[in-house]
Amino acid sequence: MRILVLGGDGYLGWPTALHLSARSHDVGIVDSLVRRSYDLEMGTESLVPIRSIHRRVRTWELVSGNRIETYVGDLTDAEFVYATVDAFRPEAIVHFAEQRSAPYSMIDRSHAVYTQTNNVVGTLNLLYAIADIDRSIHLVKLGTMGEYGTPNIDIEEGFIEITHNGRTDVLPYPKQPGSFYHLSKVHDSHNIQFACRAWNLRSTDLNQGIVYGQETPESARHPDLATRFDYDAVFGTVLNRFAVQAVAGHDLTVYGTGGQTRGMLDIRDTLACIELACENPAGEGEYRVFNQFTESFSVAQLAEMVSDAMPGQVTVRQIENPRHEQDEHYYRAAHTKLLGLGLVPHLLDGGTISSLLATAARHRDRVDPRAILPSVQWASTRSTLPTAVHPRGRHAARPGHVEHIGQLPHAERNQRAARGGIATGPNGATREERSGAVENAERP
Ligand code: NAD
Ligand code: USQ
Repeated sequence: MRILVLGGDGYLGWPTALHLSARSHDVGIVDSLVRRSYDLEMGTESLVPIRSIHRRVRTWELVSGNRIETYVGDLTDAEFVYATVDAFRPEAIVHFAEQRSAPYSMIDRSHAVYTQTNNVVGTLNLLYAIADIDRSIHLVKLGTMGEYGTPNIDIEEGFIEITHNGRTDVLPYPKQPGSFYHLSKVHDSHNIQFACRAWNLRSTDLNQGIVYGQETPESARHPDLATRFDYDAVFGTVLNRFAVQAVAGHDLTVYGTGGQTRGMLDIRDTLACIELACENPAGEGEYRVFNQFTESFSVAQLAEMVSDAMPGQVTVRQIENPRHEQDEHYYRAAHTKLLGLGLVPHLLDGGTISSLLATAARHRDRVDPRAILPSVQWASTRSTLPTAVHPRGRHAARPGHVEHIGQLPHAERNQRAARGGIATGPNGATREERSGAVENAERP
């Protein structure tokens, strides 16, 4: 199957592309590389070093013999989206390419506007491109369990039967998202559902829980193939953060009482779910929702599991919750559809946590202690990050733009490529690279 993975340079998109390529699918990846710019903007880095997109792709070709076509550009650039879909002609598009951090979206007005513009406009451009170029393309879109919030009733998979004043209908499940990021996913879901209705498109909206883990069978084949591992308070997700905190000798940062309960899944199960969704496409005009997680845990339970798996003393500390969320609530969410398609989950156990701790320990010297404590406050409209350097003043940062940091030829090139909508050539070389104008120092 020809599968185009949008966000193919990210934490989940890159290992997904490898997984699908290893299973003989023809894979292309699309990315604006903006995630790398957020690191530069925030003064943070992936705990595990990651290679450039071009080096990753070249190394994969060396170790597997499989090519991954690479397109560097921005989904908010409609011309780029149309050109890429038309050039690759996918049967399925897996869409990971959004700003995905709730804290990043809550930094201030500009980060909230950036997040919603990037995510909603990018997805809308994609829907139009599919409708205009080939309506048989199956869109597999990453949504989030956080679209539902934490209602005091069972959560269903996308839809709920409601009887009101004697009449009954099956309606989209009510949404109570907890950040401007999570809200962007709700807006996407509405737009996708409408496009399926209006244009007969086919789509699967995967409401994914929190992912943990970093290594996959394919990424383990060469250090150049590693995916990112975020542990900072803005992009790090809870279990990955706790593992890094434990090996760094930091207290585990439980926000509030730790009663917040969330659906979670192993990164290897993300890849399996995507493959299952692609291989079992939605029907013509069908908009379907799968809840993509395998188990639920409270934050306090996760902290306890990490503390138990870590040799030596670990302190679990409840700190003031920077977010606006319930920390004691009912939580029971359905997640049977992917199991019904054959998903065999990797459940969270001491062994998985120990291997996460081992990965974190290998890179312990890269931990920046300033990045650990949360600084984005939901109650504030202007938070600042202790790691960020903004020479033009405390609030001068423009999300996704790094030129004011002034040292970054690689990032500038990425930005220019994205702005110009450059669909790159074989293995992702930009026009400048092909003409030799840009020296890429990294070669496998
Ligand atoms: P990530 O930030 O590591 O990857 C996203 C990638 O998309 C990045 O490489 C980024 O450069 C790219 N991108 C962003 N905006 C783009 C644009 N306009 N055009 C082109 N490329 C763009 O995030 P991730 O953790 O891999 O998450 C991927 C998707 O899965 C997101 O949509 C996220 O909301 C969803 N999700 C993630 C988790 C999780 O725990 N990581 C859980 C549930 C859902
Ligand atoms: N939390 C802590 N301590 C920490 C970090 C987080 O107690 O050090 C708590 C948070 O307050 C929250 C829970 O852990 O209650 C989860 O936080 P998180 O940062 O791990 O996850 P979240 O912000 O919800 O976002 C992540 C991804 C996002 C995805 C979402 C899935 O970044 O892209 O959409 O998980 S879900 O949670 O199902 O919405």
